[in-house]
Amino acid sequence: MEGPLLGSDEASAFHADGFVPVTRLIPDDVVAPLRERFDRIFRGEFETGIAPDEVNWQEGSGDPTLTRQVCNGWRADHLVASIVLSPVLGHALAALAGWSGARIIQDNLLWKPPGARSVGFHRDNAYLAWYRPQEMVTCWIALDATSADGGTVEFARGSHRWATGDDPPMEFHAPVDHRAPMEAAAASEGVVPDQVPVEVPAGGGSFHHGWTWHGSGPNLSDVHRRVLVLHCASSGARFNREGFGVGNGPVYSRYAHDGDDVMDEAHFPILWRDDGYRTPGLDSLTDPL
Ligand SMILES: O=C(O)CCC(=O)C(=O)O
Repeated sequence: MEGPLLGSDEASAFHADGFVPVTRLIPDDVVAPLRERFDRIFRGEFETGIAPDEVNWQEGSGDPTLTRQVCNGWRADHLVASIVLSPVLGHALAALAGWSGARIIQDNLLWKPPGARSVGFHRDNAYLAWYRPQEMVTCWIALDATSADGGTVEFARGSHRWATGDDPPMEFHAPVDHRAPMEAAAASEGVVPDQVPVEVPAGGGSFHHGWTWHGSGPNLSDVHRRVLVLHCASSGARFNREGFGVGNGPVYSRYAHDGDDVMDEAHFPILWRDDGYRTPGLDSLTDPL
């Protein structure tokens, strides 16, 4: 189950811990251009003329103490799309998940400037009842060197094996106690959580399992913390109408067809499949990896 980018030790660490940090995911020469795309997107300048699916922060109107967030920036910007829709990352995610292929569900552009507040702990799979199989694996790419003080992402080691059930509604932006839901889950599990911060250079990052508890503290450093995140599902995923009203179903069920459960590849492209298939048109993007 080794894919590109990861050796067998790293794949084993992912399966044991529910995450694995990686020092190099994207080449150095795309880091600065990607940061510049973040500037543009958070100013509302969309290269393709298409708005991202979720724009939760914009220059001028966004709360300066919150982590800036845009979801599906790949629709708005070709350079962001070239990373988010990369076959290399899709293959790596499919291999970790044990899927025959990977499709993009959502990207996240997150920007936590110095002084910005926390991101609440959550588990990605808990909010995905709107498709089946209800699974996601994630690649988190740092565009700045990250540190515990700088509010990097933290994972609770081994928490992908904890009981799954009804998680509380996600409080992503600056909850009062960002670790509280994870600590409650650890207490139910009868374990003391082991929180591991991902400290990597710019261009590095991590992979995590969809049931791993994760979140991040405030940025107490003087360094910006920008990350580009890819959330993938199995290439065989189908919509599940019973879940359209929960989690982020209300946002993404807008792409469902009346009368079938197909996840349209125009909106959820297949990045890599083990039979060589890739959604037509994606290869017109330059692949920087
Ligand atoms: O970077 C963070 O603070 C949170 C990231 C996250 O929730 C994710 O990658 O799934």
